[in-house]
Amino acid sequence: MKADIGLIGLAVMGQNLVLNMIDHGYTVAVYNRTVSKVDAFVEEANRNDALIGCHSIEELVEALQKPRKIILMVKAGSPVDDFINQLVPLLEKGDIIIDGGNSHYLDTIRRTKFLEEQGILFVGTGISGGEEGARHGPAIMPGGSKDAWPLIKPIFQDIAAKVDGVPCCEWMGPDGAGHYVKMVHNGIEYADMQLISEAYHLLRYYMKLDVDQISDIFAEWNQGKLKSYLIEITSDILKVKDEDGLPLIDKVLDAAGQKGTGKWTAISSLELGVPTTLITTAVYQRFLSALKDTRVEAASKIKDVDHEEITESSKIDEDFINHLQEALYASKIVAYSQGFQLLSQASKEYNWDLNLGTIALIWRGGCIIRSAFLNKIKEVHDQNPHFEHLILETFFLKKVEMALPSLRKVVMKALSTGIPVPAFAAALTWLDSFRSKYLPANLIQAQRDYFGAHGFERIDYPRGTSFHVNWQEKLKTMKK
Ligand code: NBP
Repeated sequence: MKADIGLIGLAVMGQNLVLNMIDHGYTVAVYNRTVSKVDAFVEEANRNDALIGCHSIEELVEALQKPRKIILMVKAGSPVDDFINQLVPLLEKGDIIIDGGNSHYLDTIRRTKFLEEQGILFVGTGISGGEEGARHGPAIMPGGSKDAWPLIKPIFQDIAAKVDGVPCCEWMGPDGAGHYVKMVHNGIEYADMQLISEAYHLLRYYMKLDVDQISDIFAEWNQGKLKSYLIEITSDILKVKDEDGLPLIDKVLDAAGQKGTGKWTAISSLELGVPTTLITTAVYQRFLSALKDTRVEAASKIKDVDHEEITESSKIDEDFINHLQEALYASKIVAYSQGFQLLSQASKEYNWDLNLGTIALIWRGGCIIRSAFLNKIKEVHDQNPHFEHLILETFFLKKVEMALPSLRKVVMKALSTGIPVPAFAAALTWLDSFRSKYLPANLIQAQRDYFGAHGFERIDYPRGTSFHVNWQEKLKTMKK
């Protein structure tokens, strides 16, 4: 028996993807650096009819049908290059290596070029949805050597999540496109999570609701326009009690971790000049949260307005809760607008020809940011595939117009009570900047010209004409 596909890397993602492929009728050969994990997995899976455990790379390559398809599900970085270098001498032209980890898109661009030069096809694919997604249907974002797509498409679309019968897996584009799309997915995920956590913070510290009440509010929001996986799990999380019967959330240290994809999104946005302020703020806020000891010290030293200690179960102010829901919705639109603008700019920069509608479509299921909201993005894209900015399309424009006063109210309340809402504030200030006909950038241009002779454009001349003034001389002559 030869296997349909091979997989290297039997940690949580790899194991679950293998089981998912077996469930869909595929035979899989597996290998892992620590070989004992192969035997342990094969024994536990108990699927000898469809699972071939291999104790060396050579054995794995030998076990596969041609053209060979091998998924790497290992830690991103040098382990991926190490396995590629071990595989290359054993593979033939037309074989396919697929990197399913969270690799950096620039590494994927480099690896695609290197492998295509050897006649080997390379696919860098984002796989979202964590353990559960890998097991029962992730969102899959493949990109790289296009010739590989027809050969892997049936397996990938079979194992992917489905929404309305549509698989959450489509070809994204050349070289690093798939990993880039997954990276931006994660950047938006950071923003979504930060916004939800700020809403929780306001309900807890400004409204002084107890955790069960807040869980109910999230459950209710999950019935409406905010319906999403992240809102759903937030409600679940808040229901969980520790051994002593108190909310487990209160025992969790408030220092957020990260694995780097949010940071990469922020870096890319800076390089491409796309103001993804909300996403970037969410990344910074994780860094700030991690400074727990310093924050505790600062809390005792920098005194100003302060929300009082929690007093549980005060009455529910429905009005504020509605404003908060609207604020979350408006901010979510800003986060997705920024993310899609980044995708659009990267697509131009790297010649990927990304289809933003398809991206919205495949993010509807399987992945962490799956939500009802993505259907709307797809619809908007169908109506105008060349939209310049999501937020300027009629549907979202109307929604933002309606929700903006609520967002302003929520941010003002938070600022006046000292509750930090950096993501809500970033959404509001981005919106206020974006809809400003005039910004004080004229003064920045004048300052740059004053100290560096950088030149400036004038509003009373056509764009592109540069002027320079010796500001000090002009001042002197004016005084005469
Ligand atoms: P990990 O990211 O923890 O990687 C574990 C695997 O990498 C094991 O097979 C391990 O082999 C192998 N490995 C390591 Br660590 N260092 C190695 C090296 N120097 N040389 C060769 N192999 C090495 O596993 P994961 O959480 O299953 O994630 C796999 C990939 O999928 C990662 O890129 C991750 O970012 C991505 N991803 C993860 C999730 C998630 O929810 N966990 C979601 C989406 C994407 P060993 O057994 O011998 O140590």
